[in-house]
Amino acid sequence: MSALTPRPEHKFSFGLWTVGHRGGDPFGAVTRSAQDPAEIVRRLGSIGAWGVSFHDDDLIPPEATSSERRAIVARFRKALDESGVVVSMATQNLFSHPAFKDGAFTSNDPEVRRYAIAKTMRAIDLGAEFGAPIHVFWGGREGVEAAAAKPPIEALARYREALDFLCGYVRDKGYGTRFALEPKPNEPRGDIFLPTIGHALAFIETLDTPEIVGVNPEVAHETMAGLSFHHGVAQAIDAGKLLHIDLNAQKIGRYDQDFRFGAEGIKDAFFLVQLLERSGYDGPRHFDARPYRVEDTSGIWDFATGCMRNYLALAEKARQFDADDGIAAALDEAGVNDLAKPTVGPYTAKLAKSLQERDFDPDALADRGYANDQLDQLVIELLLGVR
Ligand code: DIG
Ligand code: MN
Ligand code: MN
Repeated sequence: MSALTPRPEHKFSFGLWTVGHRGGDPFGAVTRSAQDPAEIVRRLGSIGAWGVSFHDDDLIPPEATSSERRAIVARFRKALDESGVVVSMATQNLFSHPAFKDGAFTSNDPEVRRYAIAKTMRAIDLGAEFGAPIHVFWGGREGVEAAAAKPPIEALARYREALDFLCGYVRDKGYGTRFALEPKPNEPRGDIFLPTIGHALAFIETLDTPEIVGVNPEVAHETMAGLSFHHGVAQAIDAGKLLHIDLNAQKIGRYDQDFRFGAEGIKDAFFLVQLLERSGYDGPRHFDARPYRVEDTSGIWDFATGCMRNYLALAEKARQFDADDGIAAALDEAGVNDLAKPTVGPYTAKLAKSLQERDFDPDALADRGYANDQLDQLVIELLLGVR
């Protein structure tokens, strides 16, 4: 079995809406037939995936009767049991129905806000029914185009009120579910609230129970904002708030492309995988991506396998990076090992006094080089497979 063969212990997971994406976009109709959720689960299990995730509406059509709901749940559970695939995350669709056109938790209409909370409680129940430990909140419609129509402080207050209420619901039901907020800067709204990992991390600290809330960063979304994705993920890890991650690929300056993981930005993807593997992150390696619109239903599985193979290939490169003596020497020359050492340690008046009395020579400090081109060239050669 090759190092690139996906296995359940790799914890790869896909949303039903990813491999089930029918290829429709704002400018064109669907290009693929609908996929049966139970069949998706079986197929994911057959290619070595560990988990599956869903929006409420992906699994249970909003118009389903309670008996239809029971039948769908039973069929889905049978497929999970037979394939060994687990439900790694659940979420809700608060962005497709026109009722949410002005937002869900932040709609100006309080009745829409109440409906959004009620719909989300049902989605949390559905996730809990399948043992999903994480519930994601992507506020795709929580934003605005006409600034005057959505005073931001009041909008954030309504967002906080909804999340605090839903945290109360999870506690009251004893589910143990944790929430992961998913930032995105724009699209479909002109500006979306909680646009980046940093905004989300700060907002979490204003909630009543921040301890059960973290983030679900997505590669494409931070890239759309022009930010370093792995730096944002590092800050989430540093804060103990990386509960989930949406892996895909994105060219900067484009709409949300949600390409196959590794399809773009291979160097950035390498540093992300290196960070995740080194950090001991033990959550799902979840793909929120979609096959190219030109793919037919067989191409869907090239897409899914490619996501996992690219992750495994980059994890292997990270192992080679750590074992490469030339890179180790270059890291030392760049001072990377010195960055890991404390600068002064905890404050004492004695230490402050001695620092102030030190006679630093900034010109001498400016003399040294940090050999970064040499180091980066070694990374490029590693990734190009010429080392
Ligand atoms: C889009 O990036 C969002 C929705 O697909 C979903 O709510 C969430 C799940 O990871 N990501
Ligand atoms: Mn996206
Ligand atoms: Mn996502």
